[in-house]
Amino acid sequence: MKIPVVAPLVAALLLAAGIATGSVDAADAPADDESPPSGRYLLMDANGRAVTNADFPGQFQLIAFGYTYCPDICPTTLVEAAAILKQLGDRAERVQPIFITVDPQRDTPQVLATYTAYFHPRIIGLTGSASLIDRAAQNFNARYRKVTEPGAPADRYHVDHSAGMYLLGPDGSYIRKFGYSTPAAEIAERIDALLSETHKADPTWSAPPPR
Ligand SMILES: [Cu+2]
Repeated sequence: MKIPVVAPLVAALLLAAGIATGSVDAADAPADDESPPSGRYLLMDANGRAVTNADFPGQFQLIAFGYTYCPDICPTTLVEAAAILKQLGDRAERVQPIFITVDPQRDTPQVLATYTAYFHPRIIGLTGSASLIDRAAQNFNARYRKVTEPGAPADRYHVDHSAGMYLLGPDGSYIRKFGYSTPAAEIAERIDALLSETHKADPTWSAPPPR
């Protein structure tokens, strides 16, 4: 009579696992009161130049939100971004990887530039005022929250933030999100397929010079 007992238990475990997975997805799904993401932003690069989502005509933008003190998610994401560029080969010039800080207090333009260059020379870091970063995150339905442990010094904090990467199209408009832990090869294949469609539409298009 063990099987009838074990089977419901296994089913319950599977259900629990399913629910756990579902809740992760649900955290990234837009809530009812959210409008669809526009992907718009107005921020600043390491040289102090204003940068918007409309500044990369013809290129796909692969965007992650995070901060340089991040212990795991951001390093993993940027390693993945570099792997995507590598897999795209010659076509990588048609993709601009972007890292938007959610910690402008500690991530100065110089800190950001050093950090992104460590992962790949083509990744650009963007920062801005708290309100401009807030606005950008809202336009991607990305969330972040500064967390300071009780009694910790004011500069010792971490920032919980949405993980994953967002893709903007050649016209700077929002296409989709790739969830955290989507394999780099899968993202590269999706982008490669989109690049093929774009190329068919405009065979004369060539990538702009590097910034
Ligand atoms: Cu992070």
